[in-house]
Amino acid sequence: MNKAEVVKLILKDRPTNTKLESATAFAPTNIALIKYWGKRDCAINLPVTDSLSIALANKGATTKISLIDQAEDEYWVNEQLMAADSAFSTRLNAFLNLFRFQRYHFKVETKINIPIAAGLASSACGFAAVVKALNELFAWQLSDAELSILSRMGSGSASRSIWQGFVHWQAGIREDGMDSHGIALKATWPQLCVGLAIFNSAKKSIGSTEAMNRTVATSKLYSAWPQQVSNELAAIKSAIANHDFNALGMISEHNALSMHATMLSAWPPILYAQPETLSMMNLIWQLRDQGLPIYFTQDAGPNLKLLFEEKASDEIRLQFPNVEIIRPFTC
Ligand code: 2P0
Repeated sequence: MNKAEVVKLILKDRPTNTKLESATAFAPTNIALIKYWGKRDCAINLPVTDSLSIALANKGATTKISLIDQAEDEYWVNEQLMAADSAFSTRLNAFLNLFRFQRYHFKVETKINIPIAAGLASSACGFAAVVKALNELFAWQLSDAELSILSRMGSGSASRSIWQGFVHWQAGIREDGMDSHGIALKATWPQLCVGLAIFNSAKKSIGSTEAMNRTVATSKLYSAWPQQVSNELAAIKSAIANHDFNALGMISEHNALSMHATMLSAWPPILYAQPETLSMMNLIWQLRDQGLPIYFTQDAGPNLKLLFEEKASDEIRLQFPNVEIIRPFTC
């Protein structure tokens, strides 16, 4: 199976032309609490394990797609025209080629309100917003699960960026991946906060796709990962259902550190942490020892995302003045 075949399966009997000139859609970025790390099929981004994320409310990508009468596509990010030979344009162009039914050319204008490529899932919300905008533009009326599968063709984690709140991406078992998509959890948790501690917005030295493929291929620790994810996924779902914050924080932090341990044991080794990452981890552990309920998670980048509840937010602001606080369920 390749991406074009998946798109064909999903879009059979759907319109391939439109009377609209443009359409706009928003997709939130998401932070995984149980990580997606490793693919069982690289061609169509099928994961080895399930994962579970939380969407960051109004943090994400707002994307307008227009059909244009030009020889080439045009891509704009935060009002800057992207060079045609940039890595960004090459990747988006390859994705849009999957949907270029009538020799259309697209103008894509995206506004992203998080740092791009700093481990904050900008590709996740970016591809999900493109798919949602195309769904509007061509009036496909796809289900959320179908939108999730198409988004997965851009980036695995984009399959979780279709919804707000907690999302469980089930790995599925089918070869064509039609059962590998996100499912929104009904749970809400108004007191839950995510703090974005962005001290480094530089582009990462190794992309997450390459990092996860290298980990699967070379890390001896990776063989323990699928069972750990399965155990932690069940435990975090029960923590969410019971609003058990300490359990949610502990499982998330442990899952993230275990993922990074598999990377450290890959060869050549992969280390996303920077000195600031370690200082902040030490401060978090120290504050927790003193009784402050705060945990963190870390993705494929040096920045940490803090997890805490509303009642700790004054103390968090004091200790981490540069942290931006997101309330996933209340804004
Ligand atoms: C996650 N990450 O679950 C994990 C944790 C990074 C660390 O999903 O190759 O950009 O496009 O499927 O989705 C980043 O991986 O990778 C990611 P591809 P993606 O959020």
